Amino acid sequence: ALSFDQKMLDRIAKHPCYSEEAHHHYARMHVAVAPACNIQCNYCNRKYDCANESRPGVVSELLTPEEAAHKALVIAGKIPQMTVLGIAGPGDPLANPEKTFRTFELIADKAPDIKLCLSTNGLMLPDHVDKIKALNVDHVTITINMVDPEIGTKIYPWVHYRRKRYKGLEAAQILHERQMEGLQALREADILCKVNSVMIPGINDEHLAEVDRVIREKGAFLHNIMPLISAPEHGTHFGLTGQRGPTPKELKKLQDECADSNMKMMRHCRQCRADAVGLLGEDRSQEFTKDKFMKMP
Ligand code: CLF
Ligand code: SF4
Repeated sequence: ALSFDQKMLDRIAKHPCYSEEAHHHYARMHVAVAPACNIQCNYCNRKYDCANESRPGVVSELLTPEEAAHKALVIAGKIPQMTVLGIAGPGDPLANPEKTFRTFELIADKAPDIKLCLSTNGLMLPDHVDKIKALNVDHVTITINMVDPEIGTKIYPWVHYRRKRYKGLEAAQILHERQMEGLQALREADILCKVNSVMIPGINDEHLAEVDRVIREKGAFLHNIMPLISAPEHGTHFGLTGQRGPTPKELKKLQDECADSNMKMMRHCRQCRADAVGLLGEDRSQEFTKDKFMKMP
């Protein structure tokens, strides 16, 4: 019988984000089907892709689920190393559940070998874990930037939850509770969970070791600490207030501090766009713009 670890390795062996080794050989594609978002992050400008799993300042081409499924099948036929289909924006996939799940259904139906992957801010995750499991989505990323709502107030000005807008501490508390509940539900459903954290100097940099400890204890498989990218021209709150991102040295120091545990630390993230195509670090999205892929058989 395979050991637990071997089984786990098999589950991630062809996922370029979950396995550092795999990212040299296997590719992922994103389809941008999810425009709406239900929270505001201070490092995000809604004109651009969701900055929880994207390089800020990039605009992706929005697709319908049918267009996205066509695109995915075309690309899977052309790029043999294509193993993963991810939905990561341009807003929050679970703020657009019909579009997100319809896209997964269409692709799973025609290309069952493609692994499905989802990235979310976590606010609506507890409501959808059963559906995620039923669709055989084995990889879910939650962006968790704090486990202390006081710190959350400096990152999230508001959340929109069950038809109501919350601000300040209450907003951060709701988001925190929902993220923890979602993480727990993923563990119970045996779905692999990666946590993304955006490192924001002076705001959550000293707190992320605690985030790492808590998410590890709650069963996250992988932690990806990403640097805040903040430029005034991106028009985000942090960009306009002069909030800087960490230096590469500061980022590495924090990753090293968190890495002395069993949980793996992701260090090869490339902060992809919501319509990225190819190996990590390679951007072939322009080969598969809508005007091009719609004409491909
Ligand atoms: Fe995409 Fe994200 Fe899935 Fe990967 S990206 S939804 S887990 S298939 Fe990967 Fe890109 Fe980093 Fe994301 S390198 S931004 S971690
Ligand atoms: Fe922007 Fe993503 Fe945050 Fe929504 S969850 S505000 S799209 S970074």
